[in-house]
Formats: sequence, structure tokens, C-alpha cells
Amino acid sequence: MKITNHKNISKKIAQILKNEDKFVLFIHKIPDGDAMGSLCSVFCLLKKWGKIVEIAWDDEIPYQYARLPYVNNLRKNYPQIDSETILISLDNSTNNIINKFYPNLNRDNYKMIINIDHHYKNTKFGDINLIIPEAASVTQILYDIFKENNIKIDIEMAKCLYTGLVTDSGRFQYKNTTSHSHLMAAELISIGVNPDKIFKSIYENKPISTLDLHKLMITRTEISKSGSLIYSYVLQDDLKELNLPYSASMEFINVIRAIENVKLAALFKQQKDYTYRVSLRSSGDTDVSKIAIKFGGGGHPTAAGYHCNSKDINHCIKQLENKFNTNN
Ligand SMILES: [Mn+2]
Repeated sequence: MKITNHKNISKKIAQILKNEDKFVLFIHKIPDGDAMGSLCSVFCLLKKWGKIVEIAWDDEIPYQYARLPYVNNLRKNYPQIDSETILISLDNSTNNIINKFYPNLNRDNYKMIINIDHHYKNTKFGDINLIIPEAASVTQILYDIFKENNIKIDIEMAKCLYTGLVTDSGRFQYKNTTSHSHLMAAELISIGVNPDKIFKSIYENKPISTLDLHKLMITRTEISKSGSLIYSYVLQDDLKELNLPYSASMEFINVIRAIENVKLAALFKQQKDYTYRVSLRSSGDTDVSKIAIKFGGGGHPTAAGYHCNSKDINHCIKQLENKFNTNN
């Protein structure tokens, strides 16, 4: 029943992509591989079909994804929208990003919002919502839309789709990895994707000073008495001094998450306004999205995040420790 419903929505989305002419695409701030892969696959398709398509963009391009088709052309862009424009939101659990670009959005400014996502707490803010929490990545949902509606996946789209799948499934190691994810990967490889090339550009393309950054983050790593909470932090000055982009700090959390008996790994990342973005990870038993939601954030059971609106790192750490201790 549910699947049939998904198929109907998927068909409707495919019809809109084919029949409409003007689109603006949105992904979340500090984009990950799934957001970038979803964005570039839909962008490539719509461009190929000769549509007017723009990307709402005001962010740094993570170096890990700069080699994806079109991505290095991304520039700061607040696209003009009108009553013919279809807004497509990819990998966003809320409409925050649309509101950020268009704070005064009303029904006359746009034609429709299509919301494609896999966060189970998605607020269903679209006129059409395709939310599949079981999907390993949003690119897996897009792949299904393309397959179910006979939309040809070319090599450029395949690279984008594969990138989202590899990153959001933790290189096919997280719980969300299914036989369907592997079948999708198999088909994308048969279209021409080189897994090793994509792997290298995402995971083995680090600036050398990443090692210095990791050194710093290791010395700052603290573990709770019980050994179940582990955390570290990164400051704006670290990135400045080492001449590194923000995206260079992203992977460290996987290093601390991998320590035995850890239930919750946290990384406090200082923002340009000196408040902290907090990434949470678990290896499966702790639902970190519940903690993130309590602080106004969101995410998945094993990967989530929120914003600590204080410039005092100790305050942010204490706040998380207290919440974690009352829950464990
Ligand atoms: Mn995702």
C-alpha cells in the first residue's frame, strides 16, 4: 500500500520534471555528499532536458565534492522566482533553507514546492512530499524515481547518484544499507561509474594540513567517565591558521565514533559568528536524532546535528553532557 503510494508520488514528480520549464533547487547548509549528489543529479537531468534551472546557493563548496559534474560552477545565487517556478528541496527535513533564501515567500511567488527527503522527522512542507526514511540516501529515492518512470540515467547523473549513496550509507556500512542499495550501485557502475575515482575524490583528497587539524582535535578529545560519551571541537582560528576549508573538519567525528563502548560521539564546530554547530554520531544503539531534536536540530538515528547558540564552548559541552546523562 505504502509502496504503491510512493510510486504514485514518484510518477507525479517525474511528470512535473518533464512538463514544467522553470526550477530552483535547494539543499541544506554545509552540504554533505548526499545533498551535493542529489543536487547535481537533478541539475544535470533538467539541464539535459533544456529546462531553466538554477541553484539557490550561498555556501562553501566542500572540496570532497568539487569534482562532481557542474559543481565547480556553483556561485552565490539568489535566483529570481515567479508564479511559474517549481522549487525542489532535496535532503532537507524542514523548509528553513527555502525561508532563508525567500523570507517573504507566498503562494503568488512560486508554483509549487516538491520535497524529496529521507529524514523521518520531515515536516512535509511541500505541495508534493516524497519522504522515504528507509532510503539509504536521497539519491536512492531519486534513482527510484528515474527508474520507475523510464528516465535515462547518464554517466554524469550516475556519478552524482553514486556519491550520495556511498556517503550517506557510510561506504555501504550503516544500517540503512540494503540489497537495493547494492543493486543500485551495481547498475550505476555498469553505466560507467568508477567507484575508486569517486572514493579517492571524497576520502583520499585531503589537504596535508588536515593531519595537523586532526592532531589538534585528538589532543582536545575528552571521554566521559563511563566511556560512553566522547567529544572534541574545532575553532575558526584552527582553520584559518592551517588554511583549511570548513569541510576539512567533517571526517574527524568518524575517528572518535569508532572507539569501543562509545554510545555518543560529538564534534563542536565553531561557526563564523563563534557559536557552535554540533554533530552527533552513534554506532547504532543510541538514537542521536532524539538528542538533536531536543536542541532544535534534526537528523537520522545514527547521524544528527544541532546548533548551540552560545559562544562559550564549555557551555555547549555541559549542555550536551547534561542531556546525555539524564538519558543514560
Ligand atoms: Mn541524506
